[in-house]
Amino acid sequence: MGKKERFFLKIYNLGIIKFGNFTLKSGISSSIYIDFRPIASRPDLLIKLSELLLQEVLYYKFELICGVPYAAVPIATTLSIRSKIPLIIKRKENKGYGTERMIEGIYKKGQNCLLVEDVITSGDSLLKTIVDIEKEGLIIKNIISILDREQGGIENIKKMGYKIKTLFRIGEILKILEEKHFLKKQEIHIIRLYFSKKNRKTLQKRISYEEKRKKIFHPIGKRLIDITLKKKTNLIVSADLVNSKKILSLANLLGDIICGLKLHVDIINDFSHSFISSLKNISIKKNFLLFEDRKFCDVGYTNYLQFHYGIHKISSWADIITVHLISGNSSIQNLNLPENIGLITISEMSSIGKLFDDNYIRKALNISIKNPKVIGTVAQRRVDNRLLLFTPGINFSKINKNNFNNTYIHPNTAFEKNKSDFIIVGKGIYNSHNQKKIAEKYRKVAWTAYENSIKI
Ligand code: 5BU
Repeated sequence: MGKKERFFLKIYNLGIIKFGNFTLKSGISSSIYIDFRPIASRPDLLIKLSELLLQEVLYYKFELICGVPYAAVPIATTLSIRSKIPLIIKRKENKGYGTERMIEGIYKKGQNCLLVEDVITSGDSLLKTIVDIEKEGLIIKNIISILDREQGGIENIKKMGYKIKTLFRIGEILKILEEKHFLKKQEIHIIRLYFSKKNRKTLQKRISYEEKRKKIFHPIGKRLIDITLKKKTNLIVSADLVNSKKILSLANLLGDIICGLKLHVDIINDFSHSFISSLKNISIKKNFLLFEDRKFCDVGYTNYLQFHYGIHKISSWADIITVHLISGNSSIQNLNLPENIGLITISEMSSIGKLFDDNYIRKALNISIKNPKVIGTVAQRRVDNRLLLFTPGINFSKINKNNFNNTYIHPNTAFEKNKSDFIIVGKGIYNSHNQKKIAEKYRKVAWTAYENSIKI
C-alpha cells in the first residue's frame, strides 16, 4: 500500500464518509456523503495532505492559491504556508456592505491562481467559483482536488479547458476500504448500488417525462406531465399583465401550445371572479393548468389565510401555487391544501443578487422531497429527480434591455445543462408584436431541447 493510500485510511478514521440519504450541492441525491472538513482540526494530517497535493502540482506554475469555500480553505491555507505561495480568499457570498469584494487578499490582475477543491461531483460549483475569480482578472489554468466522485465533474471541467488533478478517485478508495475491512457489509452494499454503472448513468442522464411520471404521486404533477406529453409542450407562459381582458386574450391565443399559464393575480387592476371563471373555462377547453405564482412566504397560518381568503380566494381556482420555504416546513404544512392543487416550492430564484445560498437550497430541496404535496421546485440548477424542475428567467437573448435585474438563460441551457422540465417565459412572449409566433418558437425550441437532452 502506498503513502497516499495509508494517508486515506488515517483520514477515514475521522469519519469523513457518511451513509444515509443526502442531497448534494449539485442537486444530485446520494447515499454517501464525503466531508473533508474534520481534517481542519488535525494539523498533522493537514500538513500531510498538503504535501501530497503539492507533489501533484509540482510542475504547475502559479502565483496564488485559492480554496473553494469553505471545506477547501484550510487545505489551501496549509498549501500556501508550506509552499510560501500567497493565499487569496474567495467569499461564498457578498458581505452586502463595505467593499463588496468577492476575493480577499493581495493580488494583481493577470496573476495565475491554483484552485483547490475538496470533492468534485458535477463540477458545477467549481465552475461558478472559477467565473467569480476570473471576473477579478485572475487566471485559472490548474485545479487540484482531493477526491473525484466520478460523476462527470472532471470531464465537465476539462471540457471547459482547465487542467485538473485529483488525489483520489472514489472507486479506488472504496476498493481499499473494502479490502482492508474498513466497511460493514451493509455499507458495501449501499456503495455498490449507488456507484454501479447503471445508477451512475441514471444520475447523469436526464429523466424522461414518462419516467418522472412514475416517481410523482401527486395527481396534479401527473396531469401536468400528461398535458405536456399530449400537446408536446413544456412551455408555461407567465401572463404578467395588469388587465384581465389582455390575460384572457393571451390565454385564448396561446392555450393550444402551452401546458400552463402563470398568473400574479394581485397585479390585475380589474380582478373579478367572472374573469377567473372565464380563464378557468379556457384552461379546461384548451387543456392547460393555471399557476398562481403567489410565492406564499409568511408563517404557516398567514399563508393559510392568504391562500383561502381575501378577494382572490386562490384555493378555489388555482391548479398549482408557488411557496417560499423561508419560514421552514411549517410554511407548507398548514395550508390545508385541497387534493387537486399542487405545490411548487422556490429553492432558488433567478434574480441578480439573490440571497439563496447552497445551504438554503439544500435544505429547501430536502423539505420539498419529503412532502408529497410538492410536485416540483424552482431552481437555477439541477435538482433531485423526484421533483419537477421549473425554470423562469428564460429568454432567447441573454442580454435583455428590460431585464429588471433578472438573470436570463436560453431554453437549451435550461434543458440540457440544468435538466429542467418546464420553462416559464413572460416578457419574451407577451411583449412581442407577434405573441403566437414567438410562443410557438419557444415551444418548439424547448421541446427539441428536452428531446435532445434525453439522448445525452
Ligand atoms: P419574465 O418576464 O420572463 O422575466 O417573467 C418571469 C416570471 O417568472 C415573472 O412572473 C416572475 O415573477 C417569475 N419568477 C422569476 O422570474 N424568477 C424566479 O426565480 C421566480 C419567479 Br421563483
